[in-house]
Amino acid sequence: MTPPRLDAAWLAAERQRRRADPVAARGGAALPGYRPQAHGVGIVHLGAGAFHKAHQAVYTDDVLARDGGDWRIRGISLRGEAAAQALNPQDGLYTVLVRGEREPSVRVVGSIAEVIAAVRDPQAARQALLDPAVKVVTLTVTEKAYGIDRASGRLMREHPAVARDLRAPDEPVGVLGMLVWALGRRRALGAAPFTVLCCDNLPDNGHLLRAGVLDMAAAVAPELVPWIAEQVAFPCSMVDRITPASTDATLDDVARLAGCEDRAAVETEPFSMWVIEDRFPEGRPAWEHAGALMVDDVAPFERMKLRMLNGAHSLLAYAGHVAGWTYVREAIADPDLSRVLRRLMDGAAASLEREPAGLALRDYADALCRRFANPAMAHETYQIAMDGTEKIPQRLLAPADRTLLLQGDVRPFAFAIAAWMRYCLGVTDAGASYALRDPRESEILAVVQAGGRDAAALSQGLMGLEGLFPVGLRESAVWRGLVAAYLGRMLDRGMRAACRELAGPA
Ligand code: CS2
Repeated sequence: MTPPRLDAAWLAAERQRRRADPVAARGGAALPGYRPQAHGVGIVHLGAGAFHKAHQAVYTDDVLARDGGDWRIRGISLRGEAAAQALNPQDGLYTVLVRGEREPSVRVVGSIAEVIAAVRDPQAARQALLDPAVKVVTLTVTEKAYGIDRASGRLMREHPAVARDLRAPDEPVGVLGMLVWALGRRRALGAAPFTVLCCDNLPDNGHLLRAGVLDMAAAVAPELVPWIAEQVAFPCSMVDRITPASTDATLDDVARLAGCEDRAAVETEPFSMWVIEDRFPEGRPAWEHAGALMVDDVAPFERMKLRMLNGAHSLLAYAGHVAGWTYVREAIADPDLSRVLRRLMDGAAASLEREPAGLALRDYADALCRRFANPAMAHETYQIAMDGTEKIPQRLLAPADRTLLLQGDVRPFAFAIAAWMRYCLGVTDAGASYALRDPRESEILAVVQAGGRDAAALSQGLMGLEGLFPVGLRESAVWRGLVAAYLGRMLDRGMRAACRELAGPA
């Protein structure tokens, strides 16, 4: 028998059932400690996908239960309709399944009021940003969605959404266009602006987004530039919770554990961390009551996380996918790759300009290895491998560049980059081909076609992709030689053998 669908009626009936018979009702999902409909919306979130549902929405759910307030979230999904179609018939309710060493646990989250699919209803998506009750706009749209040049902070005018919004700024569809349009309309309406909180894995994410928004404003509404510069806050943040894509197993386990059918369920790990620069002139939920760290300077936390966690993740993803390991937990179980990984993490730790206060980097690295090895998590290497050109600069190239400057050991970084290059060939060691899924895929494929299986030509061609590699690395003969040599080994002997060689004797 199919269990009933999760929605507000199910929630009310479940509360009733538990009140009537507390003993029989033991177990099941934890329920929101508040009445969701009793709270208004105060946040709009752009990019209402699984990560948002497993992270920021959970913190806000905790705050609503503890402090109350009108801080529910109206989600906007920019790409598809699936999120809206799954969540709206459930009155915004969904379940978070936490998989760790112990039995999985489930909780129903009530902080999302609804999700608007911008592709279906662009007008409603824009209107949501004009609601004067909205004080904060949060974003998890992925690195590639912004269209901001990392080095200069300027608009990438050829980026599809940016190009569209430059042509039709009154009907924006992209991130920067929508923010500028909404801020401009709010100003014209005499409403206060909102604070813009970027939650994507980008370095100095708030500063970067501010620069992009100001440049978009300069192009389409120059009179707004001084007002945005003075009135709108763009705090930085570091977000962390490993969230694999939901599968049928997620939905089946939720149905079994919670007793309801939830088509919007997400699964995640027990660990969660959120570090936020505390600059919210329009007000904010007390996220610190849910465990977030409110700080003056996010940079040390964010660099640590991008280089130690995400950099390690990318190595596991590229080496793992090519070697034939479907999941992160399998890749890290290989003793050779795991030793290379540890060296990369140590190198990443040594590359940090500043250490985050109150955190021992060695403990952080140990904890990461345990998190990656979580046997209950089916996190695909191929999922993480996506969008490499958007990810490797901050995860691997920045720490490599800095390590070279400090005359440290760049070998683990060169190995990780060679693994990315090997992945760019689009075929595993076992001969299975796959799509690269990278916004610069066509440029990469042109290099791969010209280079064949010649490690020197391939590495030189990929290192020459415009704006990708820092000059310091491109000009270093040591770095270039190491990358070409590792790539050659990977091509000649396979990824597992290349890992074994670099790892050395156990
Ligand atoms: C991963 C991240 O897919 C990826 O690129 O490295 O999504 C990672 O799981 C999160 O940043 C963890 O907080």
